Amino acid sequence: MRKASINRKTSETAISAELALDGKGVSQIDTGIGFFDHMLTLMTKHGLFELTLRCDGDLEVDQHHSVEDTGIVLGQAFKEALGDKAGITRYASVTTPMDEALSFISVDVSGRPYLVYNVDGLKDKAGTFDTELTEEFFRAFVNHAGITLHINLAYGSNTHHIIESIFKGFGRVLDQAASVSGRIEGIPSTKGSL
Ligand SMILES: [Mn+2]
Repeated sequence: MRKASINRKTSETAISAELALDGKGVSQIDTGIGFFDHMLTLMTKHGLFELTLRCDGDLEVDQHHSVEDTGIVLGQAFKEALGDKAGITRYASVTTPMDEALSFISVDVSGRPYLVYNVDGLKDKAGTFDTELTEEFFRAFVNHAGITLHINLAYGSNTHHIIESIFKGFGRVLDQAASVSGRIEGIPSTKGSL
């Protein structure tokens, strides 16, 4: 089983996470931000991961540190769980509808961090969640996982649906890219490393 445990503590957040890539979508998540918990639960479910995550953050300031640092920890966990990346599919693209919203997400488990994030039209809040932190979460994840990630919203009007489409798609695309194909031998790069 490909998995990783990360504990990270700063003056702003204390986070513990256990991530398994080859799971059944089961999660236990508590960040203190209800909508964010909902999104990470969906990501885990549709990525068929297993995730136990707790974040005790400085929510009396705002949600920024909690969301960004959770992205850092999950990115670190994903990278560590993948190991040397031997046999993985590496590339994946998914289209995910959520009622009237539709997102396109593509990933390359490249070893190089790069985020493209084209999502417009979000209201400021979903529940208590500051929706501008969605981009911060993905940037933190990308930088610490070492992946190239393109998130493009095609259309959508409801903020909850738009972000839900993105988190479901993110789980799906990571699952596909991390999947091991019996036809791929070794590291899937002509350079021999990722
Ligand atoms: Mn929902």
